[in-house]
Amino acid sequence: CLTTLCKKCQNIPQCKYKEKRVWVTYKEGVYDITDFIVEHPGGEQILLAAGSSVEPFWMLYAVHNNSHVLHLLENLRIGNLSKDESQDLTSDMSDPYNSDPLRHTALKAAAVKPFNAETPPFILVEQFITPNELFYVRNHLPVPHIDPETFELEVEIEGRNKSVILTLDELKKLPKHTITATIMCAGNRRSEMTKIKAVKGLSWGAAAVGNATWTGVRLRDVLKKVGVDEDDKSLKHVQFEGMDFDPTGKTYGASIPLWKALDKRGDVILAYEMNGVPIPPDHGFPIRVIVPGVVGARNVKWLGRVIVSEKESDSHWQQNDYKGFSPSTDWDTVDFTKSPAIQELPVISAICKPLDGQTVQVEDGTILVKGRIRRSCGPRTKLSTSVGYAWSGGGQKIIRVDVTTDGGNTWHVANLDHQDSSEPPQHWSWTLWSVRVPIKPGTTNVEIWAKAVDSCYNTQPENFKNIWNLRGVMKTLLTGSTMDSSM
Ligand code: HEM
Ligand code: MTE
Ligand code: MO
Repeated sequence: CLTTLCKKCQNIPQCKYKEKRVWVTYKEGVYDITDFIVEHPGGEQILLAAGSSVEPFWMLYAVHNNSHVLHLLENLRIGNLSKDESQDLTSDMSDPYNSDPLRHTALKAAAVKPFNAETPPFILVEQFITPNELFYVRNHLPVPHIDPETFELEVEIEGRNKSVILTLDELKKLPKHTITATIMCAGNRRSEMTKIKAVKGLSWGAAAVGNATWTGVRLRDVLKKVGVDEDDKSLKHVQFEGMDFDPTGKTYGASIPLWKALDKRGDVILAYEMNGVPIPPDHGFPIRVIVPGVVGARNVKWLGRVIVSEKESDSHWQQNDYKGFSPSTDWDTVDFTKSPAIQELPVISAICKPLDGQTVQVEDGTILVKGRIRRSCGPRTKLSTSVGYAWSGGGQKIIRVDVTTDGGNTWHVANLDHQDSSEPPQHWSWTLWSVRVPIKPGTTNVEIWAKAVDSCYNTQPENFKNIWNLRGVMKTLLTGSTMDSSM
């Protein structure tokens, strides 16, 4: 029936969908999605498929490749296409991900189209610098192919008639600047938060993070070239546009406050090298902005345009994603205009060895250090080592990591094994740590918690319950890792 109104529309007089029903197809099925539009987690984008097949869009957003989505869809079925019709609708769809780069098989994929994958955790804490091939990848769209010979970066001040265009060679002629910085996705450790209560998003483990050296030019120098006046208080944000785009031509985008870009100590760079080689295709070739201390989402890859503006980026990822909310806010009550976009991330730590549920051999007189068993001539206490990383946003440094195996009654101060010497608020890299924790003889099950403290003396909350948020961002609690030790 084309006249029934959905429950939500009856309460919203201005709802624009109440006039007519909207249908889509999937394989041979026809589905009335009218009532579902307002509930769709991906928002009004669903209307792109109105009157046609959802399949080309689902190739882009592989989040739909699960039984939950198909089950949902089944409830909306109103009929079927004849065989000929269904062929017409699906025949000439080419997969936009066909030309994505080849990836290292060790990367653990949370989704394939778009490609999202993390480093195996035990490898992550092996090295202070994460190798390019194993660095986590978080793409929202297909990887764009950019010819470095014809590449041009557009930089402009909105509404001021001021702009410059820079080729890759021109950019490389500006003073070179190298920083070592950790990039972390706001969704890092989402799978642990999900255990408390379901959240929406990719199920990341604890390895959607990595540390690399980045070489490029200071954004500050480029902004000066275009004539940005540091004292012009009306300019507040720098917007970035990637060259990856969705089926409507919309590009990935984000913005940061202008002060961060202009501050010499902000170290924001337009990077063309990652760990000493040209930035790999998955990480933004040929140019990517590195905004150290700030959430991964603002570190725009495949950078094509930089716009200095009075306003933040109006992209989906700046406005309707990557924001935090109260644990009691749900998808019915959430109002994305009420929370600021995440920039600097709070302090975090994670235990990567042993992993949750992993069985560890603790032998008399032997110590497990960084995955290797070493003979010890020391006291005959049973010891084991857990190894992890800790990091804080805003250029803060990790000053301490405390570890407990008895629910917080006694704490062991971890050894900060790898940490660079830069001072806060310019300490952009993570800290790798380890600790030897005594295990009482006869213990078979141990829960290990770690909490990091940063140079502002901020520390991590004790459980997920109190920081739970519907999008599953910023999981900064004490890291719990259960270890079975067989003796
Ligand atoms: C997410 C259902 C069509 C774009 C989702 C999710 C569901 C869903 C259940 C959440 C999945 C999860 O987080 O596990 C549907 C159904 C559709 C449909 C039943 C058709 C009847 C579309 C179309 C587009 C689209 C046509 C794009 C043109 C998205 C995006 C997300 C999403 C971008 C991710 C949002 C996020 O980042 O959380 N959809 N969808 N969807 N959908 Fe759809
Ligand atoms: N830039 C573009 N153009 N497109 C994207 O999808 N993803 C962002 C950010 N920059 C993204 C992007 C997100 S959410 C993160 S966490 C980081 O890139 C991931 O960087 P990496 O893939 O190099 O690890
Ligand atoms: Mo991210």
